[in-house]
Amino acid sequence: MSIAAAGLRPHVVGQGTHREDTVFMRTQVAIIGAGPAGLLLGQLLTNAGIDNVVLELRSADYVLSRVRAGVLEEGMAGMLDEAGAGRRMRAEGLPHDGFDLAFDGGHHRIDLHGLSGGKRVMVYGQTEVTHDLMEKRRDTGGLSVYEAVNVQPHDFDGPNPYVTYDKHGTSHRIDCDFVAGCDGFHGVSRRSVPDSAITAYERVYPFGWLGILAEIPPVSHELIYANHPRGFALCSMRSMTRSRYYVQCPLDDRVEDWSDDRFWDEIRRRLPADVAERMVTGPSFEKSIAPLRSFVAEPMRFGRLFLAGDAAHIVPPTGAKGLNLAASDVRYLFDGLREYYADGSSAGIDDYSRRALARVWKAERFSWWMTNTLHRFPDQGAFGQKIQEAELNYLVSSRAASTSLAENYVGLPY
Ligand code: RFL
Ligand code: PHB
Repeated sequence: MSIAAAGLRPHVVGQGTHREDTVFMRTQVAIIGAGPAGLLLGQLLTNAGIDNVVLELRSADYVLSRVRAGVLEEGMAGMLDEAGAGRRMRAEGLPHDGFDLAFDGGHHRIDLHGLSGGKRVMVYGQTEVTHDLMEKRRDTGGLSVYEAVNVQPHDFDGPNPYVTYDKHGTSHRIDCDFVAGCDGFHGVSRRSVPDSAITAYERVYPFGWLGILAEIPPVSHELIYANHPRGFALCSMRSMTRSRYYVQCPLDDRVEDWSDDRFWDEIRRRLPADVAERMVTGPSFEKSIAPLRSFVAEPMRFGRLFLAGDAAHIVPPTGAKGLNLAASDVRYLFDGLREYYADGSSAGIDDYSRRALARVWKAERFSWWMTNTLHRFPDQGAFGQKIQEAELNYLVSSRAASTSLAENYVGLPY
């Protein structure tokens, strides 16, 4: 049912009231999850004068301790500016004009800037993005409830949705116009939708990424993505003194199996000799293993519940698209909500799922393709390795193929 058909006007925001053992309050948009999707949406809504509350299962410190993405498309960077949280990113982030593809003992630069008509990406950690958005939210008086347990959206298929949660032993209920499910892949929002209303598409890859952070200068001023018979490797960074490196590893490996020495030996073996020789090593201060998965849930809207970011879709990190897709979802959702509150039109929110999914699937394809081209698969054999190297040779020698790679990597238009 469309919002117009439901004939609903935005709720007036009131003070919390107590009834029996439940604290009641009202807002316009209840946002579940304080990751980048939830915080970015919340800030854009706040800036537009649309009341919202963010409910997060974890503590703020826990959210800030998760090391994840590092590459922002221009669209995402622009949205941070629009949210009023882009100042530090512009001062401290590292604009990148290209990256290297390494294979068969050599490496080849992809000129992102030249091939994409002047675009570039920004290397700036997700932790910093989250920190800047949290700070902005605090400065602008936005309400975030951390350590909110048993968060549950209700009645989103009708005109009067609400969200319940518990905090410090007290039950809370937030009545709202809309619920934004920004609670990641394992969140409650998608799971609250009946199975019959949702279709999931999924591919699980037979390997993971072991990632480390170390206080050492990056081996190159640009990222290096490496295909090697021993497995994929990636040299990334957070600053010119902090490196973020990854190696493909078996899914059943444990972080304890990987001493720093073992990690440095392995990544050096997977890189061209000249790169390996100049790599500076040192003690890691973060080490974790992430599984790789492609996943899309369709649709992304269920009445007055909208899914955004990892709650609706996952990409393997090879194309650096996860965080950027969360941002494009927020772009479409925010524009739809603003239109609804400013003009009373539900056209934008009615079209949200279609618009978001059209972009999501293109990024899913790109991330799947980059993953297939760069990783070692258990059954690929010597023939599969040769085919990958032929594909990579074609990529770096054909302007058309390099242009397609660059266009996708810097981010397709919103
Ligand atoms: P998040 O960041 O998972 O945030 C969801 C939030 O919801 C909370 N939550 C709940 N809150 C209340 N009630 C519940 N029941 C809840 N359940 C969960 C969670 O605690 C959390 O705070 O999702 P969001 O906001 O959609 O953001 C998505 C991005 O975090 C993700 O796509 C990226 O990190 C993916 N990713 C990368 N993306 C890029 O664009 N570029 C990259 O370079 C890149 N590198 C990566 C990555 C992800 C990685 N890992 C660890 C999977 C590298 C890695 C290794
Ligand atoms: C990172 O810096 O964490 C990073 C960079 C590029 C990727 C994935 C992760 O494709």
